[in-house]
Amino acid sequence: MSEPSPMTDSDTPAEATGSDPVTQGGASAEAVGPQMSIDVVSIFPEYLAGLQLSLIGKAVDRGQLSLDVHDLRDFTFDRHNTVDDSPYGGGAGMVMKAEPWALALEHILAGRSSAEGEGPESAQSAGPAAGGKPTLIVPSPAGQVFDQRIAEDLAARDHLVFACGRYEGIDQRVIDWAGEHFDLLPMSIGDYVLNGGEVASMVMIEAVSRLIPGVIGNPKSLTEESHEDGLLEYPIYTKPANWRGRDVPEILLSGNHAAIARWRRDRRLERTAEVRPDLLERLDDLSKDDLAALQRFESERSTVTE
Ligand code: 6GU
Repeated sequence: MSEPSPMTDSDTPAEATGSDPVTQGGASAEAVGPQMSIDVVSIFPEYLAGLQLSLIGKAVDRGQLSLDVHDLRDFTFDRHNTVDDSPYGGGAGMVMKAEPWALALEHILAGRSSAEGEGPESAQSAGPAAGGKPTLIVPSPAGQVFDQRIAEDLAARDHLVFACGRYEGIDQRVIDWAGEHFDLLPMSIGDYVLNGGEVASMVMIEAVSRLIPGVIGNPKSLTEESHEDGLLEYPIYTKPANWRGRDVPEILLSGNHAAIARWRRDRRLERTAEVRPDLLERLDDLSKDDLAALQRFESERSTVTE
């Protein structure tokens, strides 16, 4: 019924070369199949085309990630491919009908059991959801707020399904029904309103897929960035050492790695204290040096504002 979109990775995984940095760290796509399957259901499948670009598209090409985008209208049978209707009880806007969603989600569930033994279920790296229910993420401003911790949780799962609602939302009964077949997660990406779940799904898919081993080229670059350990990033510089009269901080040219590491740590603490003090409050593993640096910034700031 729903034919695989152009994004479907029906190709066999590309032969990995020995020098490919992506295959280091035990992520051999050929041996275990995709490490994660992602399905997206939307009335605007073209919206998701951007995911084919860059690192995510390459991971799909390599067979590390399977990504299928389904058109909800393929699961309607009337002349106009109707997916919405007016709300019971009145009110503004339209509501997405239950049946197309149920058929689309059943289609995804059916594909899952037929792929058993060759899909992610057989992968040794399968996450906590392996063999259990797939995860259904329903983007909604009424959901729990997505963050790096949730991204890490989702990255360990083997099958994510994103249900992109439009209009005022989806008939609650099919959400309740889906809760019996999926691990159901209503997710918001922040306190503002979007027109539909497509962009929110892309945000979450990008945040999650880059955490899957082998999807991003350099695993080290994952560990030193904002939010990964609760601190914002330090400022970074490249050549020339003097640009339009502005010098690179001298310590970065010193070759003193310990001093550079301390300087960077201090900049992260300083930035976080300034921009996101709420993040600092959540940290319980700050060292003596960290606390001393924070005290210093605090007193510097109070002297500046006096
Ligand atoms: Cl996940 N969906 C929609 N439609 N609006 C949002 C959102 C999601 N997160 C914030 N606003």
